[in-house]
Amino acid sequence: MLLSQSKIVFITGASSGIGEACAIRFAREGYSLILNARRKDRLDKLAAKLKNDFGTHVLNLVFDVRKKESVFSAILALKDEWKNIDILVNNAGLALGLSDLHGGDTEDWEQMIDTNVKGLLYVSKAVVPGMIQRKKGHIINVGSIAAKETYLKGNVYCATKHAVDSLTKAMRMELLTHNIRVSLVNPGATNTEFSQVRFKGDKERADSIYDGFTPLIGDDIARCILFCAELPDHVNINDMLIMPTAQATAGLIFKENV
Ligand code: NDP
Ligand code: 8X3
Repeated sequence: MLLSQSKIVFITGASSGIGEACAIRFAREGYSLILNARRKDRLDKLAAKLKNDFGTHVLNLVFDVRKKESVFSAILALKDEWKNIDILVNNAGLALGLSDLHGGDTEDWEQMIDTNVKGLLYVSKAVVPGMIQRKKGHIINVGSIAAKETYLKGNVYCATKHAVDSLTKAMRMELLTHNIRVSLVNPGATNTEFSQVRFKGDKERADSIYDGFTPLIGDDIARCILFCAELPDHVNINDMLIMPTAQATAGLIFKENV
């Protein structure tokens, strides 16, 4: 399909986990993709695979969503054929550490707030004016069960995801008269690189999070995000919460033999 005939989806945090799975799902459905993350090698490999497997048009934008100037210069410099973004998936995000607030690491807090909240704001501010001009678009923010519940030692991460919940509601109200859909997709425990990042490379601790039950995988969430995107234009999923069958709340997971 020609680039000019396909819909364009912009996915942040596409170098692993949920974002990568979204890239594959959308590519399979014939979308053209703008992919963002900091790890260029990962994005290059993914783009080559998508071009090869599905003939997808892919543009990689390597930047750190925390860096305001990089975000705006990359998005404002998009060539005409890539400018008309139909769907923005604000997915880039992370948790760092799991500790009481009084024992927390302030640098971890800053990175979580700068990525999960400010990064989402910068990217949205750069993309939304084009959607307003075209009077169409869809913003899909990736929240979390941590946007709905606060769990012990999750203080700052939970606060950032509660902020994403609140910002999603604000965007939906503000964009109502511009025919722009705004959705929030909230995953429960999903086996990606999330826990390895949270525990700073401690693979054993990260893996133990998913012991004894079947967690979600990135593709489970990608299917839900694609479902939101593919509904008719007059239908908006405001809020979706997806949990593994073995997880009832953030802290209540039924684990067998653990
Ligand atoms: P991964 O660690 O597998 O993926 C995170 C992605 O975000 C990577 O592509 C990473 O790319 C990118 N990223 C992180 N920081 C930045 C940054 N500063 N600038 C640009 N990209 C960045 O985890 P998940 O796929 O699980 O996480 C995706 C989203 O899902 C996050 O918002 C997370 O909070 C949320 N979530 C995850 C859950 C889970 O259990 N896994 C549950 C609920 C929500 P790179 O490092 O290359 O920049
Ligand atoms: C990720 C889910 O519960 O591990 O947002 O923080 S949780």
